[in-house]
Amino acid sequence: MPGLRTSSVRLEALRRDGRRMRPEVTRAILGRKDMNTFHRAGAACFVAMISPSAWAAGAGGHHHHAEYSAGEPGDARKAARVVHVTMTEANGKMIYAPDRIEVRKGEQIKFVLRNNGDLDHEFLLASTSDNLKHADAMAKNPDMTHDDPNGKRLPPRKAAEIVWKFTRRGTFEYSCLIPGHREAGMVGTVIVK
Ligand SMILES: [Cu+2]
Repeated sequence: MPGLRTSSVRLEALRRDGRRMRPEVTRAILGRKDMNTFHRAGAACFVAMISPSAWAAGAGGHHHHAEYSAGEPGDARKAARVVHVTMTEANGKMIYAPDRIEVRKGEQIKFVLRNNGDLDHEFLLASTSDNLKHADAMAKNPDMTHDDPNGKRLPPRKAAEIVWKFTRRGTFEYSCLIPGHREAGMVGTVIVK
């Protein structure tokens, strides 16, 4: 449905930029036609997701979690241990290298990410349960992209950095939630000691 696709892309841009945007503003920008398309498609929940109360509650806001499960965004001005992570496809699998790292609680890591594959890939740092929930949302909306403190989506041959502070002990992960990629092997483990 071309109309829906256009709406998704525009809503995506709104979600990225408009965390404080009121529903009536969203409605004005999207226009009545797009809103109708959305309602017909049964996707009215997206509108609820970008309402101010949803942001305040930190629930349902897909891209702007009030809290992150794997720690907190780091401070790029402070020292960080650099960890290079590459993403690629090989022998029918999709892989991260390395696929496991260990850090100390409180340690700050600068992840230098590079996509050496032929497809887009993501690196989303979270708990396994958060990533699985996120994967569900993405299965319904596969065009969603990520450029967040805890996650990036990279086209082939592109690089990006994430500075992250691991403030909690436990086992966390990074995963690519593009449909099919996690299943093909794109999940790495972070042990915080
Ligand atoms: Cu991937």
